[in-house]
Amino acid sequence: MAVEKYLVSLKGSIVNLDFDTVVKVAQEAMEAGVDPRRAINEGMVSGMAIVGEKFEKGEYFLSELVVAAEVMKEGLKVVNPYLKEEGSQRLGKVVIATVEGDHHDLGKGIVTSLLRVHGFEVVDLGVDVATERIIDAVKEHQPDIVGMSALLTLTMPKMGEVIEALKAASFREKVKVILGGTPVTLEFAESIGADHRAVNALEGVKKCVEWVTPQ
Ligand code: B12
Repeated sequence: MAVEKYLVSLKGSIVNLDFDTVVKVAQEAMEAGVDPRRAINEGMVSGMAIVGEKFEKGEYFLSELVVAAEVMKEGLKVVNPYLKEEGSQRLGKVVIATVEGDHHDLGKGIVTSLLRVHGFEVVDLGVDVATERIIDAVKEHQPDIVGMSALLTLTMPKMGEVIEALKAASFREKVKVILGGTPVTLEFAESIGADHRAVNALEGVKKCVEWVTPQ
């Protein structure tokens, strides 16, 4: 099967909420040598974007979103082990969280996996993480980078709250702050004083590597 066919099939399996196909095609694609990053981004993530559109149009309901997320998790379980380690030295440390009030974690999970294969130590605080917990984790783990994810416009202001709390704790100068999640715009990131807003997981990880690599 051509690479494109695997990608289309992976995408379709998310849209069709098809557990069996996602696992089968993901396994076949990995054995055929398809780049796991493409399988994730051009296959499963783009399928999830269609699920979101269907939800907006009223064709899918919350129950379908829940199942689509579970289908994607199964697909990721197959693909993640195929992400190759990029260099053996430890690059740096990242504290990452989905902000308070927000339970979306697929994007954060993908970023976390990619950061780890690139040599980062990642402290993943999970979802719905209160500002104080992020600050406590920064104090405890002394990371190079703080990553935050938000998928709800309502929870985006929490990202600004974290940056203000970092300043108040005198940690803002010691860490880079990277934001992600579809509603987070460049303008928003700049307005709250973040260092970067990732277009997607791959681009975000590239930026993190750049930050910790001596010029
Ligand atoms: C799956 C899903 C869910 C699942 C989440 C399961 C899970 N474990 O994550 C469930 C069913 C739980 C859910 C619940 C809800 N959802 Co929802 N959900 C989605 C959906 C369809 C897909 C999101 C997703 O996972 N995409 C795939 C991932 C891989 O993409 P991503 O998160 O964007 O991440 C990529 C990048 O953004 C980036 N990235 C993400 N984070 C970070 C962080 C860093 C540091 C970096 C570098 C990069 C990065 O990397 C990723 C890969 O490239 C979206 C629709 C959409 N178009 O986004 C709606 C959506 C986000 N949900 C929405 C809503 C309204 C809700 C609910 C309020 C629904 C309800 N009535 O209860 C609840 C809220 C629950 C809560 N408190 O959080 C709205 C948000 C509207 C808004 N603008 O605020 C959306 C846009 C749907 C819609 N069109 O209305 N949802």
